[in-house]
Amino acid sequence: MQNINFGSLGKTPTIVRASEIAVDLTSTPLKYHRHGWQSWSLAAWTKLNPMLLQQPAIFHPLQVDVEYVREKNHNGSWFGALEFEDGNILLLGALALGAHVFFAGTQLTGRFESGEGEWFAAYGRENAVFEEYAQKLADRFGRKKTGAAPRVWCSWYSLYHAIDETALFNTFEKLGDLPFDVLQVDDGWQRSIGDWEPNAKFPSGMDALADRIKSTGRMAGLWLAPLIATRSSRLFHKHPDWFLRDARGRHVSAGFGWGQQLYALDTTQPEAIDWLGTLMKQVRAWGFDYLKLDFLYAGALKGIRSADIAREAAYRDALELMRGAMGSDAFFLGCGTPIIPALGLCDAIRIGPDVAHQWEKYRDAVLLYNHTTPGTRNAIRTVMNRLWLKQIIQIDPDVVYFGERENEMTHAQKSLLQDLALVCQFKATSDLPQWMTTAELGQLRQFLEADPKIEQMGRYVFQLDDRVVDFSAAVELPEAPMGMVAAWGAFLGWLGSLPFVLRIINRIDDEVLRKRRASI
Ligand code: 9PG
Repeated sequence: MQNINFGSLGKTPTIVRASEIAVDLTSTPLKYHRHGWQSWSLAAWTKLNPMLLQQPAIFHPLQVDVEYVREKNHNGSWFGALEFEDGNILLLGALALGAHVFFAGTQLTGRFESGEGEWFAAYGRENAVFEEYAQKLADRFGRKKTGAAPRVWCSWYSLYHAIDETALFNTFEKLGDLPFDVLQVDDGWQRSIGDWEPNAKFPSGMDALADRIKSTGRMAGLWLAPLIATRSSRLFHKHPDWFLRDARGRHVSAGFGWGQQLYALDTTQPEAIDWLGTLMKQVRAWGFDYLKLDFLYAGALKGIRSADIAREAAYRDALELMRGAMGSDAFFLGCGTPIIPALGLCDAIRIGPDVAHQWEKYRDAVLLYNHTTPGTRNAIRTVMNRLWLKQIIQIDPDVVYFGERENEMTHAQKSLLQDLALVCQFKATSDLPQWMTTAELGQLRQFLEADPKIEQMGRYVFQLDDRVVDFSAAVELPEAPMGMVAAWGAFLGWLGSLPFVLRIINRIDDEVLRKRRASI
């Protein structure tokens, strides 16, 4: 274990090569910055009392880094930071993949999962320190275009998986001349998770879908989750040997979704590599130039791979392979992606959990202590703590809402989310024009055309032209549950990890969706 002298640290970073590193603290910090592994994982400044384990455990592979989820000390992926009484922060962060940082009372330590690499340590004003870290990361991993991203209409947050070509064609037409650059088809077009061909709801085929979008003068976008498959897919059935296994030979869980267990593609398996490259080329050949590749974390799970490569290195290789196959002219949005390995390869990355037409669910926030699940407050919180990435890559905070219909949020909550998108300079919505009033459509247009001057006033306070927007209240973490609430939460967490319960919940959700859909 190598040591860095805390007293010697300043704003100019200290760079040290080591497999393990420690900074011994000489004063007690006030807060710890916990950085979650992938897009949906929590990133937040937390108090120093212990953090509870989020529930249900069945979702851990798709919400956190399972390798560290049971760790008692505060910890985070690639870097950790501490805030001190003088208002300065100490940041210890890796400049290479496969690293984790731990905070244990008097020490901030870092460890590579295999081999060694460079560590960055600096002490100073928060923004200056994060800026230095971002620059160093970009020097190692590459830098992408920053600033305003393409403006996207995405099908997910209104129609969810209840899309079909008639509903989409109708929506594309009703979007008229609203200034969107991309119309993106989300989950619901595919035969199954693993079988990336159009299902019966898309009888005209994928070329026709892309053509229809392009005929409106916009770029065609498509969602797919190329690194996972469900057991019921043809892909998994035909090639069980392409999927990641643990040391005992069992398939590794990539979480639970679509009412089923998810499995992770071994992206080092030669035939799987060919398949992945062909898939990317196929999607481009259909005419889609904006690819939202989702559930990507599956490529970085721990397991026995065909080639003996460290998990995050294997993941970055997979991203490189997909990028190479899709071509440098495609727009690659990484979602559910481990953050640092995506730098330099994705054009944009989702940096927070999904939004939802609800602000927050008591069940998730308080009982299950889960800040990763879809919900607008969860999205705002984590995005606010990852804005430092904006100087090296485009950052996607997820969509915003304008419509009153089928939306439980207050006007203030929706505006806060819209302002978050303005701060990120990434604008997207799923609102259906057929559900919107003329006034709402006007607001949407104004939002898409806006380009306010952004100035940061405080950690979570921004000035947008002459308006001051304070996100602080949304970022607060709820108190850890105690007593009966904690007991009820633990029971719910257990219940929520039973596949048959999740299947029932799925069925109820489908019914709700069917009703929403019927009203278009
Ligand atoms: C399609 C969706 C949308 C969305 C993605 C992703 O942690 N979770 O339980 C969880 C569930 C769904 C999810 C993300 C996380 O959504 O982020 O934009 O494309 O898939 O199925």
